[in-house]
Amino acid sequence: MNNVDAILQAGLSAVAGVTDLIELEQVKARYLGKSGELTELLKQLGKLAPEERKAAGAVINQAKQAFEAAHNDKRDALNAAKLEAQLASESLDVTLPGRGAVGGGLHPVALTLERISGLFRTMGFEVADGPEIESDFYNFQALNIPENHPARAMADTFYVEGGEVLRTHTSPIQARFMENNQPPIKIVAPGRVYRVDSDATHSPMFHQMEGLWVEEGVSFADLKAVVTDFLRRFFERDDLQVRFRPSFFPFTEPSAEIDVLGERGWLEVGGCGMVHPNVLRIANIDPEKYTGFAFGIGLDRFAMLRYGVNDLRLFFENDLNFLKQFN
Ligand code: 2NM
Repeated sequence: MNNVDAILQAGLSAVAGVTDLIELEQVKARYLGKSGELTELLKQLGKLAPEERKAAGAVINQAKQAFEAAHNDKRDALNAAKLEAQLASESLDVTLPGRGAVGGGLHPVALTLERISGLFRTMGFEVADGPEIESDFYNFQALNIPENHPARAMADTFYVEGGEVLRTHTSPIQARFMENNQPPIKIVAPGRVYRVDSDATHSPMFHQMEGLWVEEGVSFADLKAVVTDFLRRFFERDDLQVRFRPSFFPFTEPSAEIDVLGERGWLEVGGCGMVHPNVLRIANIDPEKYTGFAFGIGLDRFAMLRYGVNDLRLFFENDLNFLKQFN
């Protein structure tokens, strides 16, 4: 019994010296485990004379309680320290500045569409739209495109079940608009169009913008003025040379291709013409009273020219490193 105090002092200093909970439990086992040092003392009580047992038992139990109290305090302190450390490591400084939002942006073709729509709005044109899945009537018949015209071939047109088509141009928007409105009509019709075609310069889906002005007295001179003015403003060159080269479309007569003079010579940028009398008649507009002009341009082509993009496919891959450049 003489060494109870020595064992307790050793135990207390062992408890004081531990730095984590695992170590603390090992120390506890050393003193209070099955064959711990204090436990062994209790086992030996039986060897004492009966009259000595009570006092010795009390001394050992006191030591045991003192050890347990020290152990519990240490355990609480280690738990508290562990919680503190966790709180410190997980704490958020809500006063730090935010990460900042990554700005999205419009697609270059959308930017081009907006820019061109804006230019035409300043010239008094309204923006019209219509369905991308069209009937044969609005995509072809109403535009004076005959039954046997090559544009109707399966090889060029996406046919949808039920005889409808993916519109091959935005002209059906204008055919619908003419049917529902009497002149003066002054609209641009931008949108997606579809053709069976795919290589470096053709995508099966691309973007067109067509313009239409129907009113009494509208002439080819008006067509040349509007288109030339638009092109000079789009390319930001007051002296841009524009050329109208005779051509053929079923829906216009006369018809012309539109060329601009660039650094590498004449470049075709669209087509145009005076709306064919048949097209006006089908839409219930009197071709004896009204005349109109129409034109069509490729928005993807205009976006390529404006931004110096040399491969059409870049517009449709949606590579963020490409698109970010237009923010
Ligand atoms: C072009 C070229 C020439 C055109 C014609 C019409 C409509 F509906 F009025 F008949 N819209 N667009 C037209 C005329 C389109 O694109 C190259």
